[in-house]
Amino acid sequence: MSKPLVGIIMGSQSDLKIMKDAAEVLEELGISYELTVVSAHRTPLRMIDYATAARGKGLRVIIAGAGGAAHLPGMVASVTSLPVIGVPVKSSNSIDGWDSVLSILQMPSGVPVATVALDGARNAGILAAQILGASDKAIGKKLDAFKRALKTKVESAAKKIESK
Ligand code: RP5
Repeated sequence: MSKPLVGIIMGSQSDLKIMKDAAEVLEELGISYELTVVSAHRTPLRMIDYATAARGKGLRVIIAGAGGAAHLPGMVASVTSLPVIGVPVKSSNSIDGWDSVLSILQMPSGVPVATVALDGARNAGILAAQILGASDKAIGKKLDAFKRALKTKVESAAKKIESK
């Protein structure tokens, strides 16, 4: 694939079981991405380096997933002007994932993070594609086809149910 347009980062290797969904949908859509682990708490300098270098190396959107005290998406958003999509991950010792959701969602004014649902990495991938597709015709076309496929799936399910 060509130079990555989307950077997918996660606070721990343990987040990969969720975050791989973002990578999968980007692959389905033929959008280049890179994937790595960057921890806000365990590797803060790596996080700052990643976020400050992101635009310069060609990334256009960052998807950041983390669980618990999930500071990664917000801190990345604090040092880059690229759009950041946050994925709250329901980590095993969390309070039903609310810690992850609220840590990512409740950003101060001026530093937005587009927060998707708990463990919603697939939607994060789709949203990243849509951000790119707003100015890229080829990606936009793929997304239109993607949306048509969603519609067709629901319509054929509806027909099956109605015919019973
Ligand atoms: C967060 O703590 C990570 O994003 C992960 O969701 C959670 C647990 O990490 P590990 O202890 O499994 O490395 O920083």
